[in-house]
Amino acid sequence: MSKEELLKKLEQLVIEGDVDNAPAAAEEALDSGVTPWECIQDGLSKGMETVGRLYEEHEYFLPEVLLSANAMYAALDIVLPQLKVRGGGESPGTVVIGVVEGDIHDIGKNIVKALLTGAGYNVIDKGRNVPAEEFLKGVKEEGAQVIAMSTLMTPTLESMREVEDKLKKEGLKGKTRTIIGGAATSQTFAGEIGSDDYGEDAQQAVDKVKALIADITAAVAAVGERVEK
Ligand code: B12
Repeated sequence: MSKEELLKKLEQLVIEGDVDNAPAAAEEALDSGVTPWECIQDGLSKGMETVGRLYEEHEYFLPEVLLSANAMYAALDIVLPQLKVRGGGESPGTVVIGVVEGDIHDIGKNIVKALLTGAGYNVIDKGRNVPAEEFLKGVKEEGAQVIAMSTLMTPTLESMREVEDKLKKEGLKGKTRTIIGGAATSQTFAGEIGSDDYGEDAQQAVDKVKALIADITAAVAAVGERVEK
């Protein structure tokens, strides 16, 4: 089968919610040289986009969407561990990640987590439906430099604002950086709530977290210099 056919097969298995055959198709694609990221982005996620459209058009209902999500997860179980670990040695930083309070959509968050882990970051995963305090605990108790928040739903955008407000109130904004993502979010919304950045997909998440950590390291060093003087 050609690369295009293998990717099309993954896409189709997600649309059909075929939990039984998705893992074997993922293995077949990887064995044929399709990269893990291509499997995710050009196969599985495309299938999920179609599922979203079918749901909006009332052709699919929640049970079908759930089956598709399970098929996607079954394939991701094979694909995610194959994402290459870049670098190695000392961890480049600590990130606390979660889906904000009120939202349970966690497929995208888990892909972001896998890529960050693959890039060597120490990732503290708070799961889904995460209250603001839990994100803050990641900073206060576990030393995270970056908070990464995900949401796919419009009503739960407010939970992101709550995290930002709490960070400001507790004087933690200077010590940490935040990044948001997920279909309901945007660069504009990030600016509106005072988040430091927005990422469109998991690869952007890795690049932008790297920049945020460099930024915070420079800011901490500048404060240190001022104190010494
Ligand atoms: C699968 C799915 C479900 C599954 C979720 C399974 C799971 N474990 O996640 C189930 C069936 C459980 C579900 C339930 C519901 N769903 Co639903 N669901 C979807 C669907 C079809 C696909 C989402 C998905 O997984 N996409 C694939 C992943 C890979 O994409 P992604 O999450 O966007 O992630 C990528 C990027 O966004 C980015 N990213 C993600 N997070 C982050 C974080 C950071 C920091 C960064 C930088 C980047 C980043 O990187 C990822 C990978 O590259 C969407 C439709 C759609 N078009 O999105 C609806 C959708 C999100 N659901 C919706 C709704 C309304 C619901 C329900 C409320 C329905 C109901 N009446 O009960 C419930 C949710 C209950 C709750 N409280 O959360 C609506 C939300 C509408 C809105 N704007 O508010 C959508 C948009 C469907 C629609 N058009 O109406 N759903």
